[in-house]
Parts: sequence; C-alpha cells; structure tokens
Amino acid sequence: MRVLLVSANREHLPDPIFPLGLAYIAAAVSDAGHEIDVADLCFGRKPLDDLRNQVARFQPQVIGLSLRNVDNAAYPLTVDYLALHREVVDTLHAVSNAPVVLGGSGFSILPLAYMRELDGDWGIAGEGERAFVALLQALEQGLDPSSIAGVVSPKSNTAASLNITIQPQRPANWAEGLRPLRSPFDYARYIRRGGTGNIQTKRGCVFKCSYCTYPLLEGNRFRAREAVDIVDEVENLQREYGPHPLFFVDSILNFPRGHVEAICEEILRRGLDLRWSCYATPVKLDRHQAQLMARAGCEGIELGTDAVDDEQLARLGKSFNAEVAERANRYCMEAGLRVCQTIIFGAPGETESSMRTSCHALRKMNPTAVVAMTGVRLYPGTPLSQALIDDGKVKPDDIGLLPTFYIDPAVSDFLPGFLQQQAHEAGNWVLPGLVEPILPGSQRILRGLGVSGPLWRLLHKPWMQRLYRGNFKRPNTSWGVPNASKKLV
Ligand code: B12
Ligand code: SF4
Repeated sequence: MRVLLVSANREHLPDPIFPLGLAYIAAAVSDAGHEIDVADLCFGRKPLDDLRNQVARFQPQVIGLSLRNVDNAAYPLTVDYLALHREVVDTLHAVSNAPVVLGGSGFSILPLAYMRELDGDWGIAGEGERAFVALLQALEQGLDPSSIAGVVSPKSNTAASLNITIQPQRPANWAEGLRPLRSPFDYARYIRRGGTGNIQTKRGCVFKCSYCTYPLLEGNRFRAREAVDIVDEVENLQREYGPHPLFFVDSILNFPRGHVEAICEEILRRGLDLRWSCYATPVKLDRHQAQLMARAGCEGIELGTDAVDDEQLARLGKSFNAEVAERANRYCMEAGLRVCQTIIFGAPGETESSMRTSCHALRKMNPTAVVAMTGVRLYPGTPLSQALIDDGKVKPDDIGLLPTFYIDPAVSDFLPGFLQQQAHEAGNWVLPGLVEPILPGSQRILRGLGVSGPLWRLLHKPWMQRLYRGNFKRPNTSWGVPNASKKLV
C-alpha cells in the first residue's frame, strides 16, 4: 500500500524535535513491504500547502498522522495545539479519501477525545510499530481492524463508547531488528536547528510518580535494548550525519542500575568522542554512576526531582527523599556534569513552607539550571487525577483535551510572585509557564552560531543569566494572563 506518514508537530520551543516515534513507524511500515512517503510539517513556511501538493503527488491509500504534543503543559502561558491538529486532519480529508490513522504520544494520552474531536478514521494508542502494520494488513484485506490491540476504531467516536479501555501493545522485544528510519526525514536540519539528535534505549518506567503519563504511555516495566545495539546506532548516526550531540529520550536513562553503566562502558570501550544528555532519577544515582556518565560524554543531566521537601516528595509519589535528591545533585556536579533540576510547584498539599524549603535547598544545591513548573497538568489515568476525582476536587470531564492544571489553593496567590522573585535572585531559573523559556529569535541566533546541545547548559554563564534575570525585574504577582483555552482547578 502507499502510506503517507505525517508529523504534525510544529513546535520550535525549547527546540524543534526530530519525530523519532514516526521514524520508528516508517521503519516498521517499510519493512512490511509498503511504499512510504513522509510529510514533516515542522519547518515549511506553508506546511498545509506543501501537504496538499504531496498528497496530490503521492496519492496515498492510508495516511498515518503523528500527534506528539497535546499542549505545552505550562501554566499560565499555555499553548494548545488542538486547532493546529484539526487544521491538518481537515486538510487531509479535503484532498484525499484515504483513511487517516491517528497516533503518537499526544493522541495516546487522550485517544477517544482525539477521535471525537478530529474525526479520525482510525487510531493507534501507544506503541505503533506492530499495531499499525497489522491495521494496514487488515485494511488491505478488507477486514475489520477493530479487534487489533491498541487500535481505536471509528466507533469510538460515539458517546456510548466512552467506557472503552484500550489495551496498547507493549512487546518486550520491541526493538528486535528495528531501527528508526531517519533517511526519509531531514534529520540533519533538526541537528542544525534543534541542536541535538535523539535516540531511545528502552521503554517504560517502573516508578509511580503521581502526575506522570510515561508509565501509561510506555508501560510500567522497563524493556531495554542491549548496550552493543544502542552504541551501534549511536556510531552509525555520528558516521552518517557527522558528530552531533544526542538526547536519550528514555523516561529515565539511569535506572534500573546497570543499564546506563553498560552503555557508558560500551562507549568508552569503542573510544567514541560523544556529547549526550538525558533525563535521570536521583534514585541510586551515586558517585560511580555520575563519574562514568561524565567520562562517556554526558554533558547534561535533567533530574526529575520535582521538590526538595520530604512531605511534598511523598505526596508526589516520588521514591526518594530530599537528602537523596541533594546527594544526587552533588555527585553529578562533582563529576563535572551540568545539572538541570525540574521542579513542580503548586501540586496538591503544597504550602508556602514547602515551597520555601524546596527553594532554600535548591539554592544550596546550586545546579546549573532550574526549570520550575507552576501547577500540574492533569491527564486522565494518572494516580493524581484519580485522587482528585475521588476527593471530589475535580470532575472526570474536567480532564481532557482542554489543558487543565491544578494549583493548590493554599499557594495559588503566593506562587507566581514568589517564583519570579526566586528566579530573579538566582539568575539560572526557567519558568516556562510564567516567562517564555527562550525567545525564538535568541534560540535561532544561538543555533545559527553553532551552539548545540541543550541550551539550559548555558545558564551558568553570566551573560545568559543577565538575559534571564532581566525577565524578572518587576515580578508580576498575579497570574496576569487571560485564561482562554485552558482551565485551572
Ligand atoms: C524526550 C522528550 C522530550 C525531550 C525531547 C528531546 C529530543 N531531542 O528528542 C524534550 C525535553 C526536548 C521535550 C520537549 C517537549 N516535550 Co516532551 N517528551 C519526551 C518524552 C519523554 C519522549 C518522547 C520520545 O521521543 N519518545 C520515543 C518515541 C519512539 O516514542 P513516541 O514518539 O511516543 O512514538 C511511539 C508512539 O507514540 C507511536 N506513534 C508515534 N507517532 C505515530 C504515528 C502513527 C500514525 C502511529 C500509528 C503511531 C505513532 O508509535 C511510536 C513508536 O512506538 C515524552 C514522554 C514519553 N514517555 O513519551 C515527552 C512528551 C512527548 N513531551 C511532552 C511535552 C508537552 C513537551 C513540550 C511541549 C514541553 C515544553 N513545554 O517544553 C516540549 C515540546 C518540544 C517540541 N518541539 O515538540 C508531552 C506531550 C503530551 C502533552 N502533554 O502535550 C509528553 C508525552 C510528556 C508528557 N507530559 O506527558 N520532550
Ligand atoms: S516522573 Fe520520571 S520516574 Fe516518575 S513515573 Fe514519570 S518517568 Fe518515571
């Protein structure tokens, strides 16, 4: 069959991100013998015109549409991508009779809502490699694909189907013989404009942090690739596209113990000169791990610490306490790694006192950068959303495509002014919900000058701090942004 694969993501902040998930789908579909073409809407000036022309030329029999982001998950500067997604589906339906199959992480978080809202013909919730190929085979043979695991059928458009639970496919050997097919995309442009390439070493997360969707998207068990296979892919990428920094997109790269160690040892054994960064957990992050990562080329580690207050950490369902968080930060800094601490302020149970405790600890920890989120984005199916529903604080219908955030009423007035003051004093904080993380123009200039890798690394530089501190000169003590297409509960 002729299959057109479309990446709808046009977000350039914090960087344009190579559509790795769709590259995996491209590999699976072409391995299954189908003819593919790719439409990536990220860079074009008139992406919908280009899409129309491409559909006219290629005459696809099936269209796969990847929806990565629902919204930017930041409050109150929320960016909601629904209208852009609708535009793409409407364009496809206007110029082609081919069924449109929706997929991607954004879609998988809210499959039924997206099917209804976008009038999708079919959908795949979760991992798409096998389910999409099975769906193509069924369509080709004129069979009904509805019973394939992970497939969301057009019948799910009806109100009566709201209770349907979709069981995504999560094969343990998902990576066997499969590498993302990057060649039909402009990977080199993503390296140039986004400053990094990307690669996945495992799927899943065993932790149960209260607000997090990753275990829902990827499953709550780790399914890892072999270190040799991972480093083969890394080496091929460097050979094919020239030396460039990589981001490991795993939920957390450094857990379970032994995984990142094996990758680092393989990198060192081959004598590769690499630059890479990743997400990590403070759990079991010790001196040895930090030093090994640094030696193997890790230049930045994003620690999902979330709070540095014991009670707030417990309420967020984190599996470590403040002491572990501080220690992990110290080991990384001592090893010469740059550290970005991501913190969530305003989750249920937050008080002025817990915020002050976290901020005080962060000052002492002195990481390279702090990304502080204001409030928590609620997603269906997370332990946090369920608890808020059970407590009667949120109605199930509140949690959907309309970006909905929770901020504990105990801190809602205090939070914005306090955080902006902290950010002003520290100089290396990013408040994505209160101030744009980086102006698109500045980002383009830095990338144009050849600055690669994650930009938060630069926040230890005085000139970059001056740039950021300037944003908080006059702390805005109110939320000050119209609450149009988002909701605060
Ligand atoms: C790594 C990551 C990042 C890194 C990316 C670095 C890099 N160079 O790649 C960074 C930190 C930069 C980042 C930034 C952002 N991210 Co992010 N990120 C992730 C993460 C952890 C992994 C994404 C990934 O690459 N997965 C690996 C690939 C292989 O999986 P996949 O894309 O899901 O694809 C599979 C399926 O979805 C499906 N599939 C995909 N496409 C298609 C298409 C079809 C037709 C089919 C059938 C199936 C299918 O099959 C694929 C293979 O199995 C996810 C969470 C997660 N666990 O998924 C969040 C996630 C995607 N990010 C999210 C968000 C919000 C953002 C930001 C907007 C945050 C912000 N305010 O800055 C930005 C947006 C950046 C941009 N330009 O788009 C959200 C999106 C959902 C939402 N809430 O809207 C997620 C899901 C996290 C969450 N909160 O739940 N992110
Ligand atoms: S926040 Fe990190 S450690 Fe916690 S469940 Fe999500 S991915 Fe796992």
